[in-house]
Amino acid sequence: MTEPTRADRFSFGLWTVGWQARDPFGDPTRPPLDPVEAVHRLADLGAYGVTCHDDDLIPFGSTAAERDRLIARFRTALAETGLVVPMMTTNLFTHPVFKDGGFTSNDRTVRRFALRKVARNIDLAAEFGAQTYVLWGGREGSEYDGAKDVRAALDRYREAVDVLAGYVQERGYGIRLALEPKPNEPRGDILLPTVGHALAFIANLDHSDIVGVNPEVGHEQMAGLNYASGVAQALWADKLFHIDLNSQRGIKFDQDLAFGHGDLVNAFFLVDLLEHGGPDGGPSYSGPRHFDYKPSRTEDIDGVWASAAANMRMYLLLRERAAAYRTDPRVARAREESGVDNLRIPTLGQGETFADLLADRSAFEDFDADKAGERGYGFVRLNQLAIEHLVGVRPA
Ligand SMILES: [Mn+2]
Repeated sequence: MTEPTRADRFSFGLWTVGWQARDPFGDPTRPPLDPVEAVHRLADLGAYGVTCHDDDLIPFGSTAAERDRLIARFRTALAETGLVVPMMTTNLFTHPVFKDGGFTSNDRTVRRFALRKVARNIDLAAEFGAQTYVLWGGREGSEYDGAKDVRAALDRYREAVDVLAGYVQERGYGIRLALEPKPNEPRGDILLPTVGHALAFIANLDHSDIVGVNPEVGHEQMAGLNYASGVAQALWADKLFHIDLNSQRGIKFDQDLAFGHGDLVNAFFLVDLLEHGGPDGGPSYSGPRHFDYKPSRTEDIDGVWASAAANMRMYLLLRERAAAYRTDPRVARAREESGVDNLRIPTLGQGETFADLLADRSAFEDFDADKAGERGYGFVRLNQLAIEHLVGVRPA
């Protein structure tokens, strides 16, 4: 049950296992990893998919002939292993041309170049059969409040996303776009810093129907936010198009730790939400379980593969623990006593109007607020049961 299979739909970015561990203070600690080897190793470990930025596969500035050669050998590796490419994305952050952003650079020629770079890779994503195209605007932002007209930047961001969504539709690719929020790093402040900001932005698009979000654990937690809660709001808005699993320990730089190695309790409730948050206690999300982590800089190549396996194992362990939590009758009773399911009942009765509520003396005039205020909700007891399941305590 903790051995990953293709049916678990685990996927990894080429940039994750392929990260050479260069950080702002130190040189790489690992040699480059051939994408073809990454595909084979990930398949051996039980992943079903691999994802990439354009530049992960085809170094920036490659000739057309070199590009074709690199794509062909990658395609061969996919055919040999059966791995799929469920998602692709564009690197609009590494090359110096993007130092002030891609879609929202203060230089219009850069913005036009960025759109072309994305469109070219969307064509490749369609060739690979990807269903989701992620847009992470890591350089879309600024360090100085006077340097960026935020309203103009949001106009240009909207223009870019709508143009690209229109392109995808016109080509009949059937791909959906997913915006990935992040509060900061590499820019001091990044536009669309949280899931909530991104959802509000999407509501203002002409093509909002095919644009959703790709929330990443660490990105929300870097802002001190509750990741599982953000994902729940994305699900509520029907906008959870893709997900980036990793972990983070508190408000600091983007750690990209293996899934579950940071806030384990929030990871437990995230898995519970994804696996049991749907109608009738079934899954609420059916897309890839995608890991966007970085093998720590201290690890050698064996540690890279051990950490990749750890991500999947953590997800499966938490899935098992969440299932035990859900089927425990003590949990069902505690949830009942806590009113967890009461919240699903609409506040007004069926057919009841607001005028009816205003006329209902039992709701106000005769309501004993002091008495209702005496009630205990038992949330701590419920949470203790969750933690006991999480740490593997079996019901007596
Ligand atoms: Mn990250």
